[in-house]
Amino acid sequence: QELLGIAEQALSDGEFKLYFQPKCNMNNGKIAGAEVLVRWWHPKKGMIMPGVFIPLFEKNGFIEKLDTHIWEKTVQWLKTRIASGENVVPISVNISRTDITNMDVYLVLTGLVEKYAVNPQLLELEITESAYIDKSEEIINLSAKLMDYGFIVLIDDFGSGYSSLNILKDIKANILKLDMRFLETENKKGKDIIQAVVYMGRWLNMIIITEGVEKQEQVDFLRKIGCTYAQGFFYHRPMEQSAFEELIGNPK
Ligand code: G
Ligand code: G
Ligand code: MN
Ligand code: NA
Repeated sequence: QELLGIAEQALSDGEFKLYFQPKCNMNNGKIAGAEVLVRWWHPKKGMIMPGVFIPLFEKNGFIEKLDTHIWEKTVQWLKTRIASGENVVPISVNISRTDITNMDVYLVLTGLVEKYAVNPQLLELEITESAYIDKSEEIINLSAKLMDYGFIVLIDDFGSGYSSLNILKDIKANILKLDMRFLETENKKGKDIIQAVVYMGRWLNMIIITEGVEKQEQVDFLRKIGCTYAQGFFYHRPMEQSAFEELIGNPK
């Protein structure tokens, strides 16, 4: 409860910053998009990672406020770039399960793209696989409605939970993001499973991106099995807005 007061203050003091981690096309090395990841710049403690505060905010209800803020900053960023004629790429934001249960995510997101007149195709919505686990009507309908409106819907952390195949059966999404733990396997069987999942996703007309790509061997393997996109330290770490702007402003 004390944290709630601190968090409100931190938000109005601008301590929550957007970091951007590029998503790369492994075939040509180009930047195909980026994921926005929040960082808390605390005046005394320095940078606090989301793994520390997001679970707390999901419990105390602050996440709805923080995410709404992050989403608005992201849409504003797109708007500003477009208005000044600068290069833009689709940007993804994260949606917590509790956002979906506690507020009207559809209303908030459509409200934002309408307010700033930004094409919803430029906004990708990352919904973690575990959010789908109870497969409630609510979340199935929300994904479909968001896609119908024109947003890009991405299933995040795919392969990390226990309900992956059911998810693909019930939920409409444009992009499947493979969990980095998926990549850790060294054995033949593990690799065969990754290949089969990539194939299945493509069969279902989804774009496949793998997260947590750190090594050249992983890039080679993923390209070989038909996964085109990657997000990971091999290419780029999450970076400040200004660094990201420099990166996409000077395409190689
Ligand atoms: O940035 P990092 O690698 O530490 O992210 C850790 C986790 O925190 C990720 O699983 C990510 O989904 C989550 N996360 C990062 N930024 C946000 C955000 O703005 N909103 C929500 N809801 N989750 C986020
Ligand atoms: O929302 P999501 O769980 O997809 O958030 C992505 C998380 O993965 C962030 O915490 C980000 O910092 C982390 N990440 C991204 N690329 C890599 C990587 O190559 N290696 C590792 N260890 N973590 C990564
Ligand atoms: Mn994510
Ligand atoms: Na993930």
